[in-house]
Amino acid sequence: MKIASAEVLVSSPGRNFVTLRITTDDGFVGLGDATLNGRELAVASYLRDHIAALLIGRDAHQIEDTWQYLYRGAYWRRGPVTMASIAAVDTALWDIKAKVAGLPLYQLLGGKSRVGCLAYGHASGVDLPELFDSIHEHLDQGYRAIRVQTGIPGLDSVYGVASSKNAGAGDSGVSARYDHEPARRSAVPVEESWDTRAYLRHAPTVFEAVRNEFGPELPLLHDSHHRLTPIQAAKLGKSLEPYDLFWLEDVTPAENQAALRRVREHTTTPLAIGEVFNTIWDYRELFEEQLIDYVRSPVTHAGGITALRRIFDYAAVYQIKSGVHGPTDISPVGLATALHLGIAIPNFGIQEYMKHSAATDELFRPTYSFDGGYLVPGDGPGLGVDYDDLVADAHPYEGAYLPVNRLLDGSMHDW
Ligand code: EZ4
Ligand code: CO
Repeated sequence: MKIASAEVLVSSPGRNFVTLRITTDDGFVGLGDATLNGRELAVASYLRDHIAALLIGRDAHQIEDTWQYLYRGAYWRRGPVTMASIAAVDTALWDIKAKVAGLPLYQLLGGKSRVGCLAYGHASGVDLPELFDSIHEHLDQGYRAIRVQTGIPGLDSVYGVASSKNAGAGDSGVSARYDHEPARRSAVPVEESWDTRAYLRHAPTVFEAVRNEFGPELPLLHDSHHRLTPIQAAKLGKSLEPYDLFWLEDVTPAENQAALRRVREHTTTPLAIGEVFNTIWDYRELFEEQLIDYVRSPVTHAGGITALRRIFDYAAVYQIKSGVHGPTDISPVGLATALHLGIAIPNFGIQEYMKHSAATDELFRPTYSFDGGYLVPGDGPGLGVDYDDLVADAHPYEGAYLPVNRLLDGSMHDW
C-alpha cells in the first residue's frame, strides 16, 4: 500500500488550522493535525516544500521507518515546526493503518484501559463573581475538573481570561469564554501587561474564595504560563497548598529544566509542564529527577503518536501521568488523536478540553463525545474525524498572532 498523495490543507473556521491529508494508492485517507498557533504557514511550507514529495511511493504501513526517516533524515532536529510536521505525517499514517484494519485507532494501541478520558475545562472571569458564573456554567455542562484563571487588580488583560462578558458566546454556550489563544486576526500581536508581585498576592485569595464557594472535592487547575522565576514559582506553589490543586502548570519558562528542581524543593503542589516541548529529550531531567507530575505535550507538536507514546512510557517509569494540551488551537484531528492515545495508555492523567466552534466541528465532523465530564473517542475505523473541502473553502486562512507580554515598565516578558 503506497502513499499516492500528501495534501497540506490550511483553513480558518474561526481560527487557523493546518491539516495534512495522506491518500494511498488503494484509496485510504488519513488525517494529521499540524497547527502551530500564530506560525501556521511555517509548518505548511515545511510539509509542502520539504516533505510531501518524499512521501509519495513510500509504504504507508511503515510508520516507524517513516518517522525515523523524517527525524534523522532532516539532520536539523527538533523544534516545533519540524516536530509538528512529523506529527502530522505520523498521525495520518496511524489513521490509515486503523482504517485498513477496520478498527478505531485505540485498538491498535492496546485497546481501552478506561471508560473515558477525564476532561478539564477553562473557567475564567475578570473578577470573582464572573469567575463563579463561569465555573457554574462549566459544571452545568458536565465538567468534573476546572482550570481557574482570573483578572488581576491593576492589569487590563491577563492570559486565560475573557476580556469581556459574552466574548465568544455562541461558540460554546459559556458566557465569558476565553476562546483564544486568540491568535487574534491582526497585522501585529496584541500587547498585554504583567506584574508578577500583584499576581502572587492575588492568586491565593482567588483559590481560597473558590474553595469556600465550591467545596473541597472539585479538582482545580491553574496555568502560570511560563511567567515566574524559580523562587517565585516555589512561593506560589507553597501559597496554593491549602487549596489542594490538581496541578499548577508551566510555572517557569520551559527551557531551563533545572528550574523545576528549585520549585520542587519547596512545594508539594503537583506540577505540569511541556506544552511547548517537542521531544522526549526535553523531559529527561524532569522525569529522572521526578520534578513533575504531568506531561503536557500534545500529539500535534511532539512528533505524533509514535513519539508521544514513547514519552508516556518513559513517564510511567516515574509514576508521571499524561495531561495532554488541548486548547482550541489543537484541531479536532489533534484532539481525537489525544483521545485514542489517552484511553489506551496505563498512565492517563487528565485531558484539557475547550469546545471547538460550530464551524470547526462542521469542517472536521469529529465523532468523539463528551458526556458526564469524560471524553470518549469515536468507535468507527481510524481516528473518527473527517475534512470537508467545501466547508474549508468557505473559511480561507487569515493571518493571526498570539499576544505578546510586557512588564509595567515596558520590558518584554514571557507571554
Ligand atoms: O496558551 O495553546 O494550557 N493551555 C495553554 C494554551 C496556550 C495556547 C497557545 O497557542 O497554555 O492556552
Ligand atoms: Co498552558
